[in-house]
Amino acid sequence: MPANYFELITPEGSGTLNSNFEIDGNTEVEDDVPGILDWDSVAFASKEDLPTGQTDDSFGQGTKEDSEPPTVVNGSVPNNKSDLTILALASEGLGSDTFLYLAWLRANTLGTANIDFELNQSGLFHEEEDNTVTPIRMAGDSLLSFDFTGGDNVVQLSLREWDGNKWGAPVDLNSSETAAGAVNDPATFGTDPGNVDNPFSPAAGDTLLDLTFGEAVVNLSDAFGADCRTFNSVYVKSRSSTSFTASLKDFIAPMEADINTCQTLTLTNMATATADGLDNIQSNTATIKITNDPDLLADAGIPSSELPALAERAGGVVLAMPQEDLLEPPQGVWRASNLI
Ligand SMILES: [Ca+2]
Ligand SMILES: [Ca+2]
Ligand SMILES: [Ca+2]
Repeated sequence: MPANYFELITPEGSGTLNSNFEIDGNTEVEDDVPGILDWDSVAFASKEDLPTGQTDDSFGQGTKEDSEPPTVVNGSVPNNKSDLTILALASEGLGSDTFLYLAWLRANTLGTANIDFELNQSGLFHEEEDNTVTPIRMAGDSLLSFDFTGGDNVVQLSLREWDGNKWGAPVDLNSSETAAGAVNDPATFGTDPGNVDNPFSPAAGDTLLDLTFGEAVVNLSDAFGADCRTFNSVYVKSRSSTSFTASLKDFIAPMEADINTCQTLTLTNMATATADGLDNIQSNTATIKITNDPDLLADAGIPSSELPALAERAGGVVLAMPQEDLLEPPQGVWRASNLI
């Protein structure tokens, strides 16, 4: 899966949230606009659930989101709850923003959807008797909740972080325009009734029934800012109701991912800059690196304590120097402005 692009592609996209992607409840690019993507034209990674029925894995014994580890059972997904079938994801860098695109498919056509995407860092998995499937959580793992109730005409997206013992308070991503979601619901999103193309799995047919597909975009750069991290796996699960403490039902076992919210943007440019401890403004033709990557910052001798104060533009520190050698940074921490 493409995880990071550091080059400038275009100044900004014209899709949802200024990404290059359409979050509109369908899978096809609406207009023949160069660079605009939907699931029919993006390179995505996907994973199918085990077949519906007695072999399908799900969560049992009252497992809720805070349960660690969750209890895995087989063949008990209730008919009236979301029976997930496919998870799909893609990632794209656009300017200084990294976008994550997510999709779920389900077998049934409920009027509501309460679905959580979990992003895990560890790359390690439980080895309990009843669970060798889900990742061992670590602090900073993240949970994106996708809640759709037809009456509200909106997909509510919120982000929580694992604090080591439980999920923290939800952060609303809609109002800050950090994320957006849609469902193939004709009444809410104006999709073709019963006729959204299916690019995900030939086994699921050519088209997707109403309310069986949801998609979301998250601006990871805005969501995590300077507090960047790398997620090595993603999985998706369904809650039995809107309540966050509702029992979990079906899930699709994790798929490997390489989602790195740390960014380094390299600009070869004329810049003027000021530095800590210097009175005069410096001008130079410089290579500008904007980064929030802790490894790169450590190499450059930037203490992590500098990061929050300097992370205004791109969730990162601006390093300006005449050469590309980050191991020998000039005096002070440089802040660039007036890029031309
Ligand atoms: Ca779409
Ligand atoms: Ca579309
Ligand atoms: Ca399952």
